[in-house]
Amino acid sequence: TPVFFNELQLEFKPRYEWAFGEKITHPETTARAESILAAVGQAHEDFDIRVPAPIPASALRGLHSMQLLNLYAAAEQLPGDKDFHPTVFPKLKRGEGDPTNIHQAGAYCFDSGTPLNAQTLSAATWSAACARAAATTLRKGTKLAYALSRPPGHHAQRDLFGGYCYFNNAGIAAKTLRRSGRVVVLDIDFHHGNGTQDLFLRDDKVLTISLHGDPREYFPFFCGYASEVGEGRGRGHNINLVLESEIDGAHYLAAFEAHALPAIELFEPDYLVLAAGLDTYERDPIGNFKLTTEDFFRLGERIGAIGLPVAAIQEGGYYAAHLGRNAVALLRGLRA
Ligand code: Q9C
Ligand code: ZN
Repeated sequence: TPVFFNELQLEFKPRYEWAFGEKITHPETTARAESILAAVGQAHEDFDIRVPAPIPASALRGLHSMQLLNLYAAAEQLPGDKDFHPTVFPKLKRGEGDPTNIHQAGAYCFDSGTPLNAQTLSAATWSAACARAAATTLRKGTKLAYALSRPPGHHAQRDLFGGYCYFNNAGIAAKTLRRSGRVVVLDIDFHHGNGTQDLFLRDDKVLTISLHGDPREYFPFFCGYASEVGEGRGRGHNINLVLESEIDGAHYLAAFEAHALPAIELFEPDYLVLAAGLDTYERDPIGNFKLTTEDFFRLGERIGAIGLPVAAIQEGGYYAAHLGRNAVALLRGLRA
């Protein structure tokens, strides 16, 4: 199984964020990627770690606005020891904004947990390149590919960053695969995949399904409700499955089988993009679901049994010490 990763992704180190008024160490650490690399390395008979081809700027522009790209480029000029956290979030017409002025970054951002610094653009671009390479590999006939994408992507919208996400990696993979067929994006991260939902809201060739914690209580709060079903010709092509607090693996799998599987089969997709967040883990410091390492294997098995080529794109998962074994369990299940 190919695993796409570039060491340059480790140079981005967000320092802190705020959680309920407290300044905390940023959960999206380089230790997350290192944990996955170590676990994949120990199982080296199964995995082939590769550096992805660089992603062309046109592929990023196909999904994200020029202003967002300009803003990240402006952030590369920040001093090396500084994270910039937007503090002003204007609710005005942004056409008049200046994305080269870092002080206007809040116009392109929806939360206070997603800092910009001099390394953001490089790491986010390589993270997106991993996802694109996984998709490209599938188009060539590989049945399973994994993108060790970090920073994550599923909260990033066309011209908004947030939720630790800058470019929508799963969206990049879906858009790449869409050229050769129908695509389902299955998002198993603890948080609603608002970015991916928004990117494909009006698209009837991409079915987006997200299983997540109740947005009345959990990030991203403003969307992820069952009433969001897609718009225009995309109506019926977005499914939000809001799961109960502290759900365990058995109930999670039951919900997946009852509500996600039938919708996927009815859609008759050619490819599956898995937004593989592992923050549903029982020890995750941010999510509150109760899945075990075994449950990730079982979930992988169920998804693999659909029989579609799968591009698994890493999303969240913040209990870094066990993130690697959980990722490997999921991938082994997918391949079983
Ligand atoms: N420190 C992903 O899993 N707020 N993003 C958390 C607690 C933001 C998570 C507050 C959570 C974003 C990709
Ligand atoms: Zn998450």
